[in-house]
Amino acid sequence: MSRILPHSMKLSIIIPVRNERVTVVPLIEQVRAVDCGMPKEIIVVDGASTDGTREALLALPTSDDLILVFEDAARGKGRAVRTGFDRASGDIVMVQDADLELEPCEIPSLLAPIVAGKTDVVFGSRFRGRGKGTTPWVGYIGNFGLTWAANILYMTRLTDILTCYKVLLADVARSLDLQCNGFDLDAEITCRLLRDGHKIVEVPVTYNPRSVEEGKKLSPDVGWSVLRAIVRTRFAPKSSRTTVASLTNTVAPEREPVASSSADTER
Ligand SMILES: Nc1nc2c(ncn2[C@@H]2O[C@H](COP(=O)(O)OP(=O)(O)OP(=O)(O)O)[C@@H](O)[C@H]2O)c(=O)[nH]1
Ligand SMILES: [Mg+2]
Repeated sequence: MSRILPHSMKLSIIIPVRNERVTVVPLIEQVRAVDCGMPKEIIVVDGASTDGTREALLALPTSDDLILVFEDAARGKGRAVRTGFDRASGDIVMVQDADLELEPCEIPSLLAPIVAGKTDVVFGSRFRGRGKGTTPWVGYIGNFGLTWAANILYMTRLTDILTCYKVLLADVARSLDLQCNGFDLDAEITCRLLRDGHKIVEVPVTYNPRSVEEGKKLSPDVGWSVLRAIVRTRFAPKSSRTTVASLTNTVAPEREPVASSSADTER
């Protein structure tokens, strides 16, 4: 793929967060410290946290590179990510969970294939080249089974469709007509990309899994909603806005706003 990229690209890093008081501020500091080779903005979408996360975010000094969105209720990680995509002003968007399971210092290696023009989409795989690692068996087998189902239905060979590290051109993200609100959004993004013919490059990343006791909100029953998203997307019509294959286009496709609640606030 050859693509002419704008001289000055910008990265938008979307951080969905609910009740992550211990990790969210260190995470933001780590993200800020990373030299991505381009300007970046950080968009934190807080899902009505009740553990002091909101107060910790509001105590941060105001800064041009930090946008805080406060939802009036916990509407799910997927909804928060879609809100972030909609607010993003960068050329590249990516998701970074707030829990330090994945390491922000690896962001540059995720960006590299896109900056080099090799692909529009990169996933950070927790399993490629390293197998199960320290991942608990239930999470590993669940992810393996769901990734396998997507591989069969979309004839591909991915190793981790549920990774939070999804990095893509902003125009591609906006072209996907995403609908899911929960953890199933990870599958929906993957499957819509595959269905629309985008090449997904996987880059291995370091994974430090946490337990439910340490705050993990994903539970095994999420598997059913993920499987539904995989199957539903396979038989749904293609995205109506799969127009942007390259940043050489001078006219950006119209952005469809997430129907965010009027009760959401932004700082
Ligand atoms: N805004 C918002 N964020 C959420 C919500 N639920 C979870 N999150 C955030 O989404 C991120 C991922 O949640 P986790 O519980 O760590 O789940 P996970 O890491 O995807 O699970 P694994 O893939 O198994 O590692 C974390 O930063 C959470 O705080 C929600 O309802 N609203
Ligand atoms: Mg996590």
